[in-house]
Amino acid sequence: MNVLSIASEFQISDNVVGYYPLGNGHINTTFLITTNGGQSYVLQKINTNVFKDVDKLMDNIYKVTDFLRKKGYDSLEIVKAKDNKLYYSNKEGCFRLYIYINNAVCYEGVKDLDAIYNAGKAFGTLHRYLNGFPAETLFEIIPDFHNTQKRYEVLLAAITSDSVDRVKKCENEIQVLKRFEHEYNRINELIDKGEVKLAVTHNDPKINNVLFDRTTNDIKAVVDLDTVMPGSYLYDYGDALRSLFTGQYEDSKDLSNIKIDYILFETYTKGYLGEMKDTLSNAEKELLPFAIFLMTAELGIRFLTDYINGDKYFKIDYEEHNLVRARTQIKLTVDIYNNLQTLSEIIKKLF
Ligand code: GN1
Ligand code: MG
Repeated sequence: MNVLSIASEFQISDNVVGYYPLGNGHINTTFLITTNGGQSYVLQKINTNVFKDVDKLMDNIYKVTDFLRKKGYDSLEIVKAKDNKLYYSNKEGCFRLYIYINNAVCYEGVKDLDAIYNAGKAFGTLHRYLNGFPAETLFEIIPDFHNTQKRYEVLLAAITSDSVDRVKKCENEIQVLKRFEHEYNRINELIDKGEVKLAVTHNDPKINNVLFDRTTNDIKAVVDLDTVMPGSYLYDYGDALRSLFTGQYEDSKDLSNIKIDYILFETYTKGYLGEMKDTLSNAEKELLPFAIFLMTAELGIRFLTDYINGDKYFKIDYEEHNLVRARTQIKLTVDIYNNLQTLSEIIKKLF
């Protein structure tokens, strides 16, 4: 893949001079592009196996970033291709370019508590700003993205077909996930009843999707807007804490570090509720701890499904990578489920 010549297909006046791999997402492939004019850019090869309709994907991101910018919220800035499209494609794939945000850094795990508080605040602020966004103008890029019940049904189907003969290697993990099957539909049911709001949300609020100012620790931007679409505040809140609890250990074979961190929980939640406590319904407030459980179980289900299906979705570095990832999520799922009461008590004190 000729990264430099692909980057030159976008509307930038300077000459492209170098590139480096950036980040470690499981889906897209990302490069930092440097130019002779000093401005840098982020080039991404879009994973079209996951994002099948790139026009719709980029249209969503354009609408959302434009909406946020007009409200005074700094967001990603797309650089169009020379033909004015929101992405460039050739026989090697589909590519997009963003302006690189200077002096920004992202963390795989926890930097310090200030950063965690700020991350909670960042996602709370994003939720508030997106509140008025006309949801009906967005495409549902990945339908049922956080429908845990459907994800579970996909897992059961994968187990039944056992296409690459791996079910025998993960019987224990399957049993644990089956234990919670009566819980997977709970938030869906409340969305259907209108007790939990269907809102435009980020849907991938991992800590490494927050850019911090390298010197001050302030929030620079929330990135990775691929999955901004209708969802629930609860899913974003739950998924953010899930990602904080696993932190840099999401891919770790050693499970000893995988557990609830109560300090992180309280710190992030304070930052988030500072922005959102007046917007959340009572049902949503009560379900905050449950949402962390649900999002953790869901990702365990997704990693395990992909392992059983022969690694068709998430990028892997070695054969059992998705099984290892599933194990971290499953261990955390159990810990959260056993401590829902304690988490609720901590939250009550914060209101
Ligand atoms: C994927 O590529 P990345 O790391 O931003 C996934 C998320 C998962 C996450 C787990 C579109 O996100 O849903 O939570 O991996 N994104 C998609 O690390 O499936
Ligand atoms: Mg992502």
